[in-house]
Amino acid sequence: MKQGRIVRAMAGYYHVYSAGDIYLTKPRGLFRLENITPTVGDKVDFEPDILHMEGTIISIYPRDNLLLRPRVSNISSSLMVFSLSQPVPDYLLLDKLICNSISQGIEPILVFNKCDLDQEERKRAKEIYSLTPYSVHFVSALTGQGIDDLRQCLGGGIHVVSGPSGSGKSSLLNAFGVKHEVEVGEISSKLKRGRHTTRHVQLLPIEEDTFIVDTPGFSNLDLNDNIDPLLLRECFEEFIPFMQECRYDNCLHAPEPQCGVKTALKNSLIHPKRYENYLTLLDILQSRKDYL
Ligand SMILES: Nc1nc2c(ncn2[C@@H]2O[C@H](COP(=O)(O)OP(=O)(O)OP(=O)(O)O)[C@@H](O)[C@H]2O)c(=O)[nH]1
Ligand SMILES: [Zn+2]
Repeated sequence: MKQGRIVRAMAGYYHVYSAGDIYLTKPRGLFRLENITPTVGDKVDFEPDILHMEGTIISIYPRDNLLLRPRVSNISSSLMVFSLSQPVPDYLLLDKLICNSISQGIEPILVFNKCDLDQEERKRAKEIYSLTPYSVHFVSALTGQGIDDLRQCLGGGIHVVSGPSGSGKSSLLNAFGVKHEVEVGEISSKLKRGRHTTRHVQLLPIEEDTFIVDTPGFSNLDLNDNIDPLLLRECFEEFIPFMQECRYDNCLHAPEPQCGVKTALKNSLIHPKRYENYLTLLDILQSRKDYL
């Protein structure tokens, strides 16, 4: 029996990555009876047929979470990749992506790329997010600066990459040493057939048990539908401790008097840019509601 990770589902097979190899596996029949569908991201025990690099999935470990679009389980974090320059960071977009991530229960990790290009913007980004609970990395996919630290910080698990066009997502994956096609050797003709089918969501290994989700168009550039104004408040996590000081339980920290968040803002305990973006997003949500 071996342990592995389902990294792709293709042409009726689950591709399981284990110690640098890919096995083409099928689930044991019982799963269908039990209505269990193996999913990319699942950690599994499987019985290998080493001669043919095939196998049978025997059991699936309990999932930490399950994203539905695309269908991937056990996501540890979402890497928000923004460049400090060319293009300059759109902090409103970043805050939107952070909200989407938190509303799905996924930890955001902020990655500012191209730190070889701009020191001023680096200072600004650091300031804006220093009062938030998120881990912030400054890297250069070009020079390799900060890449090893980031890899270490990931420390296992499955990580989604999102961010605007041109921020350096592909360059970052290359800097991690990701191979876009995991080497499969010449072992299975079935696998080769599979490779000609359309690209599905897949996990790319960067360490033995650290994977990046590779799927085009993953980042939703709008706020998720499940976010309403009350949830938005929770998505700006550094505001939460100050909400206890708000006079009204349902305070949205906008026109309300005696608001703990606005007091914290005045006392420089919340960054003005974060508060400004919060108000903009609140506005968007409230006008969405007017439409309904
Ligand atoms: N100076 C500098 N340039 C970089 C760095 N990382 C990426 N670039 C350049 O930025 C441009 C965009 O990089 P990509 O990796 O293609 O960006 P992407 O986010 O994958 O872009 P999309 O595929 O459009 O989403 C390329 O010309 C890269 O060479 C960096 O750390 N420093
Ligand atoms: Zn308030």
